[in-house]
Amino acid sequence: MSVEVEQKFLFNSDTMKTIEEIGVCVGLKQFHDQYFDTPDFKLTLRDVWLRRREQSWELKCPTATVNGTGEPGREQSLCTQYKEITNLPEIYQRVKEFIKDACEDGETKVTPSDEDDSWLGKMNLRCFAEFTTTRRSFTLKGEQGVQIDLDQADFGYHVGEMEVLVPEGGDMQAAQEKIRHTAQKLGLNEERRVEGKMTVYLKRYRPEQYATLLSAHVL
Ligand code: V4E
Repeated sequence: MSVEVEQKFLFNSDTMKTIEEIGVCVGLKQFHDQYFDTPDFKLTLRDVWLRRREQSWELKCPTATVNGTGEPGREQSLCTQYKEITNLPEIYQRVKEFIKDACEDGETKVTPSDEDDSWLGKMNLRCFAEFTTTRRSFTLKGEQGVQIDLDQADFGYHVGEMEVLVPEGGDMQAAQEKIRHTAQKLGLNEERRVEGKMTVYLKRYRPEQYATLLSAHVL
């Protein structure tokens, strides 16, 4: 398991020029994401995000402490921190704990599978969002461990993100510091959190879920 520390940013032609000047392009890819939740938003109301990206499953859960200082709760920082779990049996166990009463598997034996989606239905999980992203990734010389992604989603929203992956128990503050340095090098001066693809998607296509998550201070 690792923790993803990231900060999103809005980019324009100046940012692009800077990235192309001081960065190295390390990849161009396209992927399709599907996100799943119960009809009453049992996962997303806990800020838990179950995703299938192409054929791989991933669960993003908030970390117990969010600012590296030991203080619990949501911080005002521009960075977000989520644990990333990619092992399907472990994802299944965690999801089961989060949605307890919604799933049928008290009686039925549910086996999560990459090939067969029936476990999703048995746990009352439905796809609430799906979109395709084209991503260009960069690294900066002299800033090891930070990846810069420029994402274009197929529903007409683009957003950048600076990301550091920290192994469990690793130094969160050092990761945040790396992101601050990178932001300076790119000339970014965001003062507020920038909306991610999901926030914009929900606002446009799932207004009820968006309103519920907004009232619960998840978004
Ligand atoms: C954690 C989260 C969501 C899951 C998708 O995460 P995100 O990093 O936005 O997507 P993406 O495609 O960049 O994933 P990656 O390739 O980096 O794994 S959807 C909403 N959240 C919570 C969240 C939030 N509340 N605010 C911000 C700014 N970001 C994420």
